[in-house]
Amino acid sequence: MASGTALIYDDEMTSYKLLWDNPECDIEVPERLLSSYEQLKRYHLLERCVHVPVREGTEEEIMLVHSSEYLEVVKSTQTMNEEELRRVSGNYDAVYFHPNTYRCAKLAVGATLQLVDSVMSGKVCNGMALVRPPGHHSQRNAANGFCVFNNVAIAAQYAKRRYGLQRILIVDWDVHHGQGIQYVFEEDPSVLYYSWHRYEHQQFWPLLRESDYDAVGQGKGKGFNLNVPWNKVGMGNSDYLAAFFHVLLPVAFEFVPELILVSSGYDSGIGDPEGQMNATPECFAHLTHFLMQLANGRLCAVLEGGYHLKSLSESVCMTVKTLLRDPLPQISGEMAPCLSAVESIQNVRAAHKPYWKCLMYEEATPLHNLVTKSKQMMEAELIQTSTHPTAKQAVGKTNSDEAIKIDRFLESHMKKILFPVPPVKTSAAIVSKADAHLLPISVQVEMEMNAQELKTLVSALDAELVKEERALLSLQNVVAILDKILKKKVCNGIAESSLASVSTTFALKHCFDFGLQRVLCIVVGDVDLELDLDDGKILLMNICQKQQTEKTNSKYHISLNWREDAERNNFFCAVLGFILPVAYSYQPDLMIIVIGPNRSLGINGISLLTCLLQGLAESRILVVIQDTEIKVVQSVAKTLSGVPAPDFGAYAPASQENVLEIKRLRNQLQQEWKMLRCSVRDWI
Ligand code: X5A
Ligand code: ZN
Repeated sequence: MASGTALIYDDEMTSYKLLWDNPECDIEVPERLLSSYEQLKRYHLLERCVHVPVREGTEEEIMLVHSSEYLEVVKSTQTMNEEELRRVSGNYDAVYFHPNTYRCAKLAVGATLQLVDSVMSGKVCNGMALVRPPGHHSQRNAANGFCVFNNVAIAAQYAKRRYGLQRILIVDWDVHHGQGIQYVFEEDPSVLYYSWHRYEHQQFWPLLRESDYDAVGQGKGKGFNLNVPWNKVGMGNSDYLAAFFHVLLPVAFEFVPELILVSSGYDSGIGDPEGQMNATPECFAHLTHFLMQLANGRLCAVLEGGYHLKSLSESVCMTVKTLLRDPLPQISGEMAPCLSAVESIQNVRAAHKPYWKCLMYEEATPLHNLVTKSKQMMEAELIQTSTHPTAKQAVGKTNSDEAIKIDRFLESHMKKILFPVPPVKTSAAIVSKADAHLLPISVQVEMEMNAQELKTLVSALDAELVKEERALLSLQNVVAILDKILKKKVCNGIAESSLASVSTTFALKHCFDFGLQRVLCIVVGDVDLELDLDDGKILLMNICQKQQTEKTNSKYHISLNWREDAERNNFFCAVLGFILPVAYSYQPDLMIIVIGPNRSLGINGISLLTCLLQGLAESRILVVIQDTEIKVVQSVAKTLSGVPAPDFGAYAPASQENVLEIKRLRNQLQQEWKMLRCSVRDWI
């Protein structure tokens, strides 16, 4: 299993620039690469990456996507004077050529292919290529939107040819629609293209009808083109996450990609003059983290846009840091997608209902008439319900004052969210020390806490408990690990306990005594916790087989009942459509996952759930396991120490009954947990 992160960069790609006055193109500057690279150095991320040299893409490789006529045109710009360069540039939309453009464009292609080779050969697990010029707008016969050769589209064709891949996922989180990529793969079911983009009902560049949600692909490729058009500016962390939970991730887990290419543009981040969006740098850490759970972690991020230098470089760093498997910073801002975002999400889901089993039970109504019919009404509602700091209206080009304000904001924001990572990530305490050698070597195996220390701690919090020998014994492991997590000596840990309910209840007390505000507690199997759930300090989610009749779900106590045979089918629907949105809405400081008997979730399910939750609470997770099945401990230990989630096997669709149950829960609780929203119909 490959580990390691590649970084591909060469400063030769800074050797071209705009030579004349052109306000549309003057934001695409060499400093974009330089400042990103410098920031990687400052954060000491660069030295942790595997450096792979760039090369030129060959003509043959470029012609995987482009025509030879177009290649010749680009080639001819090498020897042109300024007047000729201006003339050729004028033949395309939002493009400038420089005598070095051709050379750099070949390096950008080659850098991208070097990255694909590094990942596919197993030299590294993932990586990033910092390239100029960007690629996603360029087309078979045309440069477009600063793009000359379509780096990512070429990479996908190359990976199919060279490695025989059958399913590649392209995630384009740049704020512009990568129409060039869409055109190349429109009829190709082996490449799933996902893009969100500023659209504003076709009023935003590139002003194309085919950027809307109803462009789903053509012919055999129907269903393999996913467009999420943003019809307002000001979209932020919660809107992006909602699009991931409710559109991209369910489809991607069903698609089961073998490789992920990210058209990694950061003009969708805060402060960008083009995008006018609000996502903060750590949002890109979370997006990256989710994608790392697919395709066995094989992910190649390739730079596209990003024009606010500080925002760009911080976001690049958050991406690389996440690829390196550092714990993620908590995502900031209120977790509630805005009405306009939810409307777009609902539209894409409806448009893709015929093609994806995960969307099979969606309401079929296409929404375009809703958009026009009641736009005013929704706008009024939006003003009432919007929790976003910035009004969602176009504000025109960001002036330099505004840009400097964002610089200052980012400076202090990054200081707030970045935290030192403990040298040992995972700690484990297991009942049978003889099993210790079965855990990954990166996991530190603990001795339980010494008896006197434990007694002092327990008696301070629970005078009765300290008298019970058996209870006390079951606590030893749990308290020893929890203590390390709370003191930030380790990031996460696993403890076996003979009485999970007793030790978890005590662990929670210990957490609040320590000063934590919110603990998310997920119980898999039958473990009864006697907890007071009114004050919101604990959010308890039960995944169990038995129907809990007397308990109806409430804000802080949610039961998901599913039978064992329904595990695989239910998993993605419940986890992506419910558990994660609720967890992100809650924003816990710590998570406790309790694994008891009579589980309806298998080892792979438990591991993948643990993987997906690691974006929360700075990855602080305590797993309490009540049985000695070493396989479970082993698998969870692997997950916690950063091994990509195990293969889930072929996709099985959820039954209608299960989907409707999740939907009902979503409707019941979306007022409280706003990340659940994926339809404006249920907007309350
Ligand atoms: C790669 C990229 C944007 C072109 C904008 C033209 N291109 N108005 O972000
Ligand atoms: Zn862009």
